[in-house]
Amino acid sequence: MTNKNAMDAPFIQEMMDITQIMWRNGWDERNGGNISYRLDKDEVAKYLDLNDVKRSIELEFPVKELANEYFIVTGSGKFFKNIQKNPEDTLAVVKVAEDGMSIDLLWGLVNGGRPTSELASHFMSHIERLKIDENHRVIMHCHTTNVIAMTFVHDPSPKAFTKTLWKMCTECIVVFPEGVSLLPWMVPGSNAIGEATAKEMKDHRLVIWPHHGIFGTGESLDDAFSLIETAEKAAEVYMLVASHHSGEIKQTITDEELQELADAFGVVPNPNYL
Ligand code: 2HA
Ligand code: ZN
Repeated sequence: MTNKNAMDAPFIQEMMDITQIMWRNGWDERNGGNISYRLDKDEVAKYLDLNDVKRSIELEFPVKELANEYFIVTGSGKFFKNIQKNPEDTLAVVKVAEDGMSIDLLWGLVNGGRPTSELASHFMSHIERLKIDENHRVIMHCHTTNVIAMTFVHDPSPKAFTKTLWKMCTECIVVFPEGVSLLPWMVPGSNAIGEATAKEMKDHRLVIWPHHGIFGTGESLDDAFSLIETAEKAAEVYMLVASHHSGEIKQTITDEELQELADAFGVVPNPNYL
């Protein structure tokens, strides 16, 4: 028995807040979007009994690199709209088993179900980001309207796409100097898209899935959210400009000005892009 109260856990409250904001932004219609957030064992232990495993869930891909790591994740088929009012049905706190072949459910998904259908993309991306950043915590996926729109009308090369985003809002190059990556269109929910996403996560924190949405990463929910928010804002400006009656950009931030920005803010733009 435990007298700990899971609902006091800041990581559960944070997930309730951020998913509600994302839904209100129109980024997570129906069951669209998913989040996984790596947690400190000691933090989890303050609110949950680590020995009280509700059930074990098999994985379709091994993640030995994440053995014994704790995560809070959104549930497969659950609606972001409903997480705030029903977190125990829609979220899950899990621990990856020692052999990386299954996860133990410690809290949530009380009405059954599994973690997000995009767990392969999430876990494979966590593995890559942790190699680069030991403070890495969050993988966030959502259906940002204007980023999706832009993938229909813009050159899909990562270089061209990045440079347009950088030029739509002055601070973009400072927020994501490494630029964005884009995959080819792929079937979601598969190990193949997971592998392709994780590969791009080695040197980008934003990976766009054309005609679908975006993946962002960071050291906190705020970090990943604000990265996505910045790219989506730039895409929104682009879509406003692109639908202007003349369809023609009269002036923009030049390549030289992008370099000036980078120098002024002390960031190094991706040399493949600028
Ligand atoms: O969970 O967003 O990509 C629904 C999705 C799948
Ligand atoms: Zn999606």
